[in-house]
Amino acid sequence: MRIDILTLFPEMFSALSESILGRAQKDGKIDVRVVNIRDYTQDKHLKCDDYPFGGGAGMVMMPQPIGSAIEALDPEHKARRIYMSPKGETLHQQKVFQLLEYEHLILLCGHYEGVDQRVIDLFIDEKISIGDYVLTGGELPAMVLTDCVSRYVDGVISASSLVDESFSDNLLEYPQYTRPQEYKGLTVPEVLRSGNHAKIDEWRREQSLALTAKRRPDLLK
Ligand code: 4GN
Repeated sequence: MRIDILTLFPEMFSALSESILGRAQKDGKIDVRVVNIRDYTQDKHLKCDDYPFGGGAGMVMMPQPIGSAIEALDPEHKARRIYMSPKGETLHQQKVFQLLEYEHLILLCGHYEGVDQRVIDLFIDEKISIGDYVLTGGELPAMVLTDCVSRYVDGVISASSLVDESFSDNLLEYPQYTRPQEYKGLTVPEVLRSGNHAKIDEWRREQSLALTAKRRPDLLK
């Protein structure tokens, strides 16, 4: 899968080169391209934002640099073009699986007061929000979406790691433990050290159900 991220702050995206996503990129499983919108401006001073028509606080990102960038990256509109916005549909696991059907995603990150509405009207297929709060830019949401989608791309994470995780089966994941057997007076539940895999599965299932009922009864429907 290819993910192009359009931003005025490309240096924020170093996080995507670490750990599992860094490995996945080196292995060619995902192709994440961070694109500086400023590289596409036709303004001689490289300007990419301007004052809002009608007045008000802050700056609005100009349509030309963003439009030129999207046209250059996706001339035939084969990609799914997404604007990270608090006005969008809230991201959830089901949405992640829908996005995995696309071979190419373009994630547009707004900053300041956002982008000129005509960019959204002309170039954007959908808006996605990562939750009901406002951030200084769409960069962190784009990283969240990239991480979330990438871990389901074949070979990025072992399939077995994806089986019991939270939200699969509409349940929260059971608690995990590692060594030592006792830490600050708290011990690992005996059943996990019993070697009885049927019992362990049963215990984990009960833990998942109890945790979900307590913390997220809405998931149980
Ligand atoms: C997305 C963008 C939050 C989200 C953002 C979110 C940048 N904040 N909940 N900030 O996914 C106004 C215009 C805020 C750009 C936008």
